[in-house]
Amino acid sequence: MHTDINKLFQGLWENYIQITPSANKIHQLLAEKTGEAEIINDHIALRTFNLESVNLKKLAAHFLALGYEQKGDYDFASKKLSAQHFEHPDTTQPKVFISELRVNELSEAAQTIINKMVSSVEKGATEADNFLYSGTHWSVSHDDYKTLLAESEYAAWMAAWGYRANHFTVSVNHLHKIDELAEVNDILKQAGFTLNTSGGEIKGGEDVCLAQSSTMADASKVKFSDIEVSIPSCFYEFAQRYKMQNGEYYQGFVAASADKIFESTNVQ
Ligand code: OOG
Ligand code: NI
Repeated sequence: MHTDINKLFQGLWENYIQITPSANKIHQLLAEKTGEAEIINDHIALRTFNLESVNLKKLAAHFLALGYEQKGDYDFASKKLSAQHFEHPDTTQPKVFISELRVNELSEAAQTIINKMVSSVEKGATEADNFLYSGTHWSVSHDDYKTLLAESEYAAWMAAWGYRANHFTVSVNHLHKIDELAEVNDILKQAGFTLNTSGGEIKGGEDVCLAQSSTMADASKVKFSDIEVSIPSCFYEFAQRYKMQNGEYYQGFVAASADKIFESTNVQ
């Protein structure tokens, strides 16, 4: 596991932009517009399966070791997902949203494919420095990918992409010269990027103390065991937080909005 928080996020970012070139372009575009060298991340998100050897806890251990603390719990019944978020005492460090697919709720066929994938993750692999951006530890056929896709878009995404940041999220609150999420969205649309419109372009808002938007995932090539195919990879998210009644900024997530953000990796 990394002992240097910046090295972990640097490793995650470099791996992420390899298959998400639009995130790098948007990052540069926002840096130009705001005159900022550094863009502060609100959070990153990671995905996994609830199988013991690779579950949410195994991923979270990397962040707990760096001083993160577990905060909210979330349930996405129809997507068969559970999630938790983690915060660092230094509030300029990104929050971390980790979800896991409840494999036991899928069909026998899907469970067989996923169990076989996960059985090829070597013992101890989850503790390696680079595990969180190590990609797949298995090889699946395009047919198996399609079997998973028919049942769970999330399962298919994991089969294709494995362990890596699913997205980074720009903190709109920390952008100079840009005050509102809607302005960010306008800049992105003008530059030709496609936003996720599931549940509206802006999910949530001041009433729930968190407004979010995201691009639709880029398309990138995956080598399945038999063929190479271009499929949705990762996306970029934008978050604006509002103060609660007690005057402090809300730091949690909003399940109804997150439910729609997950759909940013759907095929367009
Ligand atoms: C996570 C979706 C939820 C948010 O900010 O609400 C999320 C995912 O797509 O893995 O990131
Ligand atoms: Ni997110």
